[in-house]
Parts: sequence; C-alpha cells; structure tokens
Amino acid sequence: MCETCGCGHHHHDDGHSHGGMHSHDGGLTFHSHDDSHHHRESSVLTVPLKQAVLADNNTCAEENRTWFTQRGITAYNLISSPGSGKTALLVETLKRLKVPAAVIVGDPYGEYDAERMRVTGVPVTQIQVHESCHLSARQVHDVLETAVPEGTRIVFIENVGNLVCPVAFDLGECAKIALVSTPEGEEKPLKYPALFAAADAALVTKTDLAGVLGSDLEFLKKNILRINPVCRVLFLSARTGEGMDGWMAFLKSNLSKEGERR
Ligand SMILES: Nc1nc2c(ncn2[C@@H]2O[C@H](COP(=O)(O)OP(=O)(O)OP(=O)(O)O)[C@@H](O)[C@H]2O)c(=O)[nH]1
Ligand SMILES: [Mg+2]
Repeated sequence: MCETCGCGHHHHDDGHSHGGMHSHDGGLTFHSHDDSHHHRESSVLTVPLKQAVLADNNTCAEENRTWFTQRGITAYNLISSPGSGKTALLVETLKRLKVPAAVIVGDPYGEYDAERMRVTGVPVTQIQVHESCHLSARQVHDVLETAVPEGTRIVFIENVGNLVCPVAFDLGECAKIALVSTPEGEEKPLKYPALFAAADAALVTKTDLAGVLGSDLEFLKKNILRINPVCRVLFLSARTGEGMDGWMAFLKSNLSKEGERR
C-alpha cells in the first residue's frame, strides 16, 4: 500500500530496525529519517522518487499554511490509529465549540465519518483516499475553497487512521494532534515515536475504559513525554465528556487573534 502512495521510505523490508530513537545517557532522542543514505533501499531509483514526492508535498503544504494564516484560521491535523476516537472526539468538540469551524476528513472509502459529524451542523468535507494511507497536502488544497466557508476560525483535518505515513505528509496545519486510546497500550508512543515527536499535543482518549482495561495512564503519559518533553498531554473521554473542558480550553487558547478582528 505504501509503495502506491510513495511513502514507503518509512517502511524497511530488510528486517533490521534502524533510525528512530537512540539512547544517550539513559535519555531518548528522536532522529528523523532524513539520514536515509544510511539505509539499504531495494532500488536506487525509489529514494529520489520518494524525496520528490515529499518535496512536492511540502511545497503545497506551505501554500495551504499561507491560505490558513491569511484568513486567521487555526488548522489541526488529527493523527492516530484507526478507531482511536478521532471522529467521536470531533463530534463532541463541534457540539461544544463556540466559534465557526469546518472539518476535512480522510478515509479510504465512504462518507461514514462525514455523516456522523454533519449531525452537528458544521460543514464536513470527506476525502476518499482509496488505497493510500494518508492525506496529502494536494488533496486538502483541492477542497479548501469549498470546504472552508468565510469566517471559519478552526479547521479540523481528520487524517486517515494510520500511525506512520500521515506524519511524513505536512498538510499545512498549525499543529499536529496525536490521539492514543487507552486500549492501544502504554507503549504506543515508544513504538511509534515519529508521531509523538511531531505532535504539539497528545490526547489520551477513551479514559472511561481505563478502569476495566487496567490501563496505567501515568505510564502512558511518561512515555509520551519521553519522546517529546514539550508535548501537551490531555486525557479525555468523548463518551462521558470527562476532560473535554481541558481540550476546549486548549482550542480556545490557540485561536488566532487575526481571525478575531474579522
Ligand atoms: N468507550 C468509548 N468509546 C469510544 C470513545 N471514543 C470513541 N469510541 C468508540 O470507538 C470506536 C471508534 O471511534 P471513531 O471515532 O470512529 O474512531 P476514529 O479514530 O475516527 O476511527 P477511523 O476514522 O476509522 O480512523 C467507535 O465505536 C466509538 O464509539 C470514548 O471516549 N469512549
Ligand atoms: Mg474517523
């Protein structure tokens, strides 16, 4: 699947782990994959091709970023594994939000998530990525004018459920939000460090299940901070509403002053 979308540089079929985290003095630091010349690749042609795909994406992402900034819009890129609760969180967020918002949601197929979120009355645009595993800046760019009405203050981009590939594709967002649900396990941040290293905030979702699962939420938080010491960590449940106030306050604090003047 990743060979189709050009993000296969994050996937290594030689069976050896490399890159990622290195331990220094007991601490962990994360190294990005731009030291790819150290890595064995199956073809000498795939490396430049993948670099070109990412460079092209970055150029388009900057155009999106300018588009958002000029309109005083705060745009979020929500990234997590399938089913960790992105759509459920957005439904509860949109119900509570006091400022105009719009949603762009990527899924392989269907309009299921869009239909769930449209119940709130907020405009939702569904992008179907088919066999790809992430949204690209171009796909977002192509829908911006129709998806985001005049006066919008916040745009939520719900990425395709995937913990690896979406991280490499900048969409022009102001911040990446990582979600990790309690059933996924406390080691998630250590196993998928790139996402947590890139995230401005990490939301631990489905806290209502922590008791029955026997989750160690403090250990989970510690693992997030081990990868990214400056990451904002919030705990919440879209089901019970627990922790939603903190998340809504976070969104409020990140509203653009520029958007307010309009
Ligand atoms: N108990 C509980 N269940 C939740 C919570 N949030 C979401 N769920 C359930 O988890 C399942 C998946 O939630 P979604 O919101 O669809 O997850 P998603 O991240 O949008 O999934 P994809 O779009 O497929 O990647 C659904 O059955 C939700 O009802 C929560 O806070 N508590
Ligand atoms: Mg969803």
